Order: sequence, then structure tokens, then C-alpha cells
Amino acid sequence: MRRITLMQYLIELERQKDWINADLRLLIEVVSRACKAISIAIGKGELAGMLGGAGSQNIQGEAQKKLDVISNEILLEANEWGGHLAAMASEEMDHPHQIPHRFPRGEYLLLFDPLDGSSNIDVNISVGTIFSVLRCPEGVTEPDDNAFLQPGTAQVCAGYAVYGPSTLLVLTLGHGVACFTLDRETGSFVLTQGEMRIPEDTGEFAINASNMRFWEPPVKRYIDELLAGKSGPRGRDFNMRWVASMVADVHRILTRGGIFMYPRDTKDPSKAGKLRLMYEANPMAFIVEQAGGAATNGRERILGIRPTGLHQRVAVILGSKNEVGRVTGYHAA
Ligand code: P6P
Repeated sequence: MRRITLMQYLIELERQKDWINADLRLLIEVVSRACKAISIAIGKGELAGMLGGAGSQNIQGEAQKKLDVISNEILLEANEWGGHLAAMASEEMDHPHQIPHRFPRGEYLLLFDPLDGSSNIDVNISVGTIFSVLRCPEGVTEPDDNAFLQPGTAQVCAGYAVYGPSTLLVLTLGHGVACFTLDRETGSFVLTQGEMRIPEDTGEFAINASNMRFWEPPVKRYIDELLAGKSGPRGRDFNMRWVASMVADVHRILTRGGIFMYPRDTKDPSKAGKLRLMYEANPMAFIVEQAGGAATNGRERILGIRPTGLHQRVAVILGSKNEVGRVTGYHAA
């Protein structure tokens, strides 16, 4: 494959196809630069006093890590001057961040989880940044929560960075999924996979099995069948992985197949699930579907859910199409 940079990739798209315009190209480049800065900050770890708690909580009531706050600031500062955005929303902020009046505003809304899986950061396990791009509704000049409440099918772009042994940027504009690897010597993201595809079948599942006693019957049935292995109804053995960092688990599935499940459970019946719809489930569902996979909440396609709250939670079952179909079928039985 031609080793072209993210910038070359985007400029060639802008010239050849109508999927992207100058503002969206700038948005993606700016977000990629912010992810590079986050990768560098993470890489310093304790050497820069970056680990540990920030001594604050986010709207979810979760203790924030220093790097949660730093990553959020990096994304805000990187994006607010460019004139491509109308506003930004983040897992780490109660309400949308307005673009300061000293900067021009654009047509896009950017949502992100600046550092997903941050509970892993202190034990040096892969974490990531997840982002989603929507269009600002016509005529909305001060976008509030409601301006962001659009179904996942309205996304024009979605992506994630995974900060692992290498730093990768995975991106979709609605025409397939591309993967770029950060070349730390040149500072560029270089195209390393032009078309990521998820195998329709898999022998690997990802779920936090410590929640088993809280699962609904269809999930319990599905996992029991996998655990029964060759002598069970599936007639084969399965392997399990759980990184507890959605970006790392999803990237593994994009790379070699698998099914990721964070189902609704009875641990807290008031919650529809643990993961957030707007800046975790929707962008990941968009990417997974664009790579030939599927993503539901057990009952319906995630991208079709009409949001009611900026930080609403949702059950997530995504990955290899045939396995997601099976689990979703068990919910309908
Ligand atoms: P648990 C990280 O906190 C996260 O939001 C996802 O990245 C991850 O998949 C999940 O929660 C892990 O949850 O309950 O296993 O710690």
C-alpha cells in the first residue's frame, strides 16, 4: 500500500469525492494533532506527574484522572480557533463548550470521550480517544444540549485513537474504515490499512464476566453457550478477552473479529447500560457498521436510537455481524 499521510489522504478525498470539504478536513487534521499531543502526554506518565486522580468528578459522578482533564483541555484548545465548529461536547463536561466569540464558527458539532478507559492509565494499559462529528442544525447559533441530540445515522464522521504499543487513528467518513499509524519520527499519521473489515463470524467474545449474576436471560443464555464450547450447542470453543478499555477491545475486533458486549444489567436498573450513547456507542457503532459489522443495544440498531440526553447511557453489543445477530435474536425470542 502507498504510505501516504493522513493529510494527503484527506486532500485526495477532497479532490476526488464529495465526502469531505475543507472544514471537515481541517476538523479531522486538528483532532488528529490533538490525539498526537494526548499520546505524548500519556507517554510521559509519571515522569511528568500525569498519573493519578485530578481530585474532581465528571457529570457521571466518576472521579476524573489528571489525564482525563488534560486530554479534554487539549481537544478544546485545538478545536476552538479553526472556524470549523459550532460547539463541542465531552464526557468530561456537563454541557456543550461554546466557541469563544473571538473565533469564527462553523457548521460542525464535535463530541468526544477524551480519554476512554482512563481507569487503565495508572496501570499502563491501552486507552483511547473517541470522537463523533454531527452537523449543527440550521439556524442554531448557540448550540445547547438539544442541538447534539441527533441519531447516530446523522454522523458525518467518527473515529478513535488508540494509545497502545503504537498510536493509531481509525476513521470513517461513511465510506469504509481507514487506519493510520503515528510515525513518531516525522510526527505524521501514515495510512497503514485502507479498508478495515470485520469477519462476519468469530471465536472471541469480550464481556465483563463479573457482572454475570446481573445479566438478563438472553445474555446469560448466549454466554453460557459460548462457555459450553465444543460439547455445547455452538459445537466449537470460544476465547475471551476483556481489556476494560472500549477502544482497545473494539480495535481488536476491527482487526481480527469478535463480539463486544456491555449489556443492560440489573446491577443498576435505572441505567440502560454503562456506556454513553453520544460519544462512545454511536461513533463506535458507525465505525463497526462501516467495517461490515453490526451494533445493537440487544433490541435495536444503536445508530437508530433517538437520543434524549447528552450523557445518556445505552447497552452495547457490537462486532461480528452473525454473532451480534444471534444475541439480538435471543432478545427477541
Ligand atoms: P468495567 C471504561 O471505563 C469504559 O467506559 C469502557 O472503555 C470499557 O469498555 C468499560 O467502561 C469497562 O467497564 O465495568 O469492566 O470497568
